[in-house]
Amino acid sequence: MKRHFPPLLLTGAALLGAAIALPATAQFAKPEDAIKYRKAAFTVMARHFGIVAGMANGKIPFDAKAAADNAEIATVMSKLPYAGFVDGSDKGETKAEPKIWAEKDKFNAAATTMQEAMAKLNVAAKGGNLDAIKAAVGETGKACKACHDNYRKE
Ligand code: ASC
Repeated sequence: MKRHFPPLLLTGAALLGAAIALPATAQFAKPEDAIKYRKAAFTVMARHFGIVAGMANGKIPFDAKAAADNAEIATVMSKLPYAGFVDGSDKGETKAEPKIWAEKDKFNAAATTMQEAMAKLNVAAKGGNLDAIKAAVGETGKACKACHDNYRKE
């Protein structure tokens, strides 16, 4: 049996879909909002990656559950900052190198390398093996550093 939905209901559903999808693709009112957003995302990611890295290098006692929880958060966060590198946000309160916008493909590839390394760390952390976590922290840290060296001032 074919079901018919009134046009108004379909419009409503489409609008609701758009509203739900919006946060992932949100535009920023001003370049400085994009700068604040990406910095905040990096800050939260670094905080949670740092806890796992601290366990990997023995500065924080290893706790498998905490490692898995923090790796999960860092992995989710790793997906967020790059939406903030919008055109026009090369100027302002930022250490981002202008060449990011001149070589966006290279920058995005470096971002993807970090995101994939973080995702592998997440898998390792869920596995609970400290040696695997150490290796994955090393790879992720390398990916963080590569972008800092190339694309962050100072
Ligand atoms: C961290 C953190 C970074 C990276 C980087 C790796 O814990 O906050 O930005 O590791 O220092 O070289």
